[in-house]
Amino acid sequence: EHGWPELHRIPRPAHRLPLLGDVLGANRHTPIQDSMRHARRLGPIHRRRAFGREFVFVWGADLVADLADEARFAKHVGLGIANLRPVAGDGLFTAYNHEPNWQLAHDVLAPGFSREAMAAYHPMMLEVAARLTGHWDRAAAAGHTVDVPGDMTKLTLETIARTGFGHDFGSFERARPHPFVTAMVGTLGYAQRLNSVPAPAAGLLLRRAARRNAADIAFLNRTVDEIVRVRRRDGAGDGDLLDRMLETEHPKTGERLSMENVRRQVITFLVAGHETTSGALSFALHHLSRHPEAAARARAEVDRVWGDTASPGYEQVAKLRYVRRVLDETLRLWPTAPAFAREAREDTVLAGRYPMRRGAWALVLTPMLHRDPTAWGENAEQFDPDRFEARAVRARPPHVFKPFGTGARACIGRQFALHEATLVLGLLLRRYDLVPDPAYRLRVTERLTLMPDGLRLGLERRTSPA
Ligand code: MNH
Repeated sequence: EHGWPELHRIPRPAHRLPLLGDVLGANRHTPIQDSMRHARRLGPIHRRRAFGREFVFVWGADLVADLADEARFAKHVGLGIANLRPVAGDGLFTAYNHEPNWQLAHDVLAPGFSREAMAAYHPMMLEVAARLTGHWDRAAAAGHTVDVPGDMTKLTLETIARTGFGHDFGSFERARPHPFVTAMVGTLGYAQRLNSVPAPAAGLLLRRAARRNAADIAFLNRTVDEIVRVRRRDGAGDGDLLDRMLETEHPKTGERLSMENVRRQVITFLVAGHETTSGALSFALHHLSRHPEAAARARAEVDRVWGDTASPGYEQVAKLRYVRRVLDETLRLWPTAPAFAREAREDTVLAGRYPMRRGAWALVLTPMLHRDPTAWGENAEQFDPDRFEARAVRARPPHVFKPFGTGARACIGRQFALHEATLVLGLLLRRYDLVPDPAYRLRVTERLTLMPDGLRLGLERRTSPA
């Protein structure tokens, strides 16, 4: 049933617990970091057993490069992602490859991420960033530290809500996270938890959590239904994502998304469109606060490229090459969507060594791929943005850097996320000196995505521009 005829060739832990096998997360709160520990011991391809099933994990650069072959492999919707189906249904992220709504929604929504579309979002991104700096200016003046992941989540949620859906959650006017965020974090945590409970027992063990989850999903649905209702009443989204979802016909077939599918897409984009970018910005600020030389280089670049213009233009963001390298290096060490799964389209042999039957699949552990010494060298644990200098990138084999997944089902929001994050890092570096708490040790929390836990920074307002 696992579809790996020569399973015995794939290393596994020496000792197995009689009942639970090698349980996917010994600690259900940190399954990815647990998997990284196993991966270091067991090597670039290995397996673990849980609830009577075998799971194959892959992170070796040559193996992942083979899995990236779109002719033989495709996205597999399993584990955590399949657990999100009750929330996101056949929305873009959770759709099965064969579901017709994937291609339809992909074709209808892809132009929403074109250059022209991005240029139109840019001024709105600036407005949201100004709300963040307003909030941080007050903290800096009062000598308070700031809650970095909390504030980055406010920023990225407001950005996707505003640019995609013309909606304002008022996050910066609230002391606590918006209930949409609380419900989202609940459903992501629940989906992750389902992986560490055998399916037949889940109903019993998680009865209370399941009720809570149903309430969270109902809240998410109500929130997006209201956003859609307002748009249908008032119109005028200027061709944003929601307009596309509601009005755009498929260029060839003339088909449109159904109302139920629109609901799934709105939830998908509100969640996928902010949670991972928030983590990326938070990790980046952590690294910058701990690497003053990198922060100084990044800041010098911002000062040079942007001068003292109050509002950097769309074109001026991509010119921040070093800031972008800081982001790439951040996503290398802690890719905030830390795994993706690939399945065989037909019977095949992985990397010439491991036969797979059609439908067999493996989980790619991105943080380990990004630390494979054969691709990244022996100092792969160290933060060094110069790894992303053009010359160094050309010297590496392809498919060793996959923070946005791979192939047809790779991230549709990649340019959106990179533009937003580069813009915001530029604005923050220019405005503040980041003061780390010397006692802070990076802890990574997991809810399918990764986020630095409890990260607070002090801020000193720089005297220069705007
Ligand atoms: Mn995003 C798919 C990572 C930002 C919307 N995203 C993926 C995948 C990864 C990923 C990895 C592929 C998962 C898989 O193979 O199962 N995404 C990220 C990261 C960031 C990010 C690390 C930020 C940093 N993503 C965004 C933003 C949006 C978005 C911003 C929307 C505005 N992502 C998506 C959607 C998909 C996706 C939608 C599913 C695409 C598809 O399957 O067609």
